[in-house]
Amino acid sequence: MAFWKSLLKDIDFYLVTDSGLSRKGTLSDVKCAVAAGCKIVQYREKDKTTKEMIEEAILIRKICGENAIFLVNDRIDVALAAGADGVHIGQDDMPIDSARRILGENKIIGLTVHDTDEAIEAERKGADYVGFSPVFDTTTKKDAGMGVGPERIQAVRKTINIPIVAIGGINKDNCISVIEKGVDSLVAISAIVCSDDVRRETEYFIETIRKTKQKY
Ligand code: TZP
Ligand code: MG
Repeated sequence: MAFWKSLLKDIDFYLVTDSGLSRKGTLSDVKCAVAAGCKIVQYREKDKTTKEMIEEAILIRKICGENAIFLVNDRIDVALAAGADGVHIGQDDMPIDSARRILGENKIIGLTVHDTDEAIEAERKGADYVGFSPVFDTTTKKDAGMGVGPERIQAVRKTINIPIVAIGGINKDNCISVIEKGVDSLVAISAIVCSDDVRRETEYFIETIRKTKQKY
């Protein structure tokens, strides 16, 4: 069995990389986050060539090893070339059934959803998890739209059984209000990669999420 099948149900904090925002660089961010116990990393890169992406993705694959699931945003070709565990795609990217045909059953496909209808459809079409977006306003993704607030997550939680990760404007001050709504994992980009100490920030998120989950 692929190592990630059991891990996917048990992730608390999910790092998405951003080389444009990062203080210390993507590889350093991934190393520090995985050392802190982050169990899933998504390589999201908008500014590099395909060759540069593949070279970097191969290094990230090595850092994650079997300690963290490694996904690539959008780029199924890069994911396959680097031996990633799967991809994360958006509503306007390659349709999930096409992605599944290319990747096969043994790779993870995560899909961004904005409401319960999209979440139900994602599960029906075989997504392994959904990324609910955007919970709060964010400046990291310019076309993310306005934050819908954590309350909407509860309706999604009631309608699907696959893991839900929440993204968009999540930080230290608001993370508890999101985890309380029944998500499996929180995603943060700027709250982590803009920090001076990625390892410490990741540890903080993981500990806070675990403690909050124990209460609910
Ligand atoms: N998808 C939806 S919101 C977002 C992405 C990639 C950006 C989240 O970044 P941040 O800095 O955690 O708000
Ligand atoms: Mg996309």
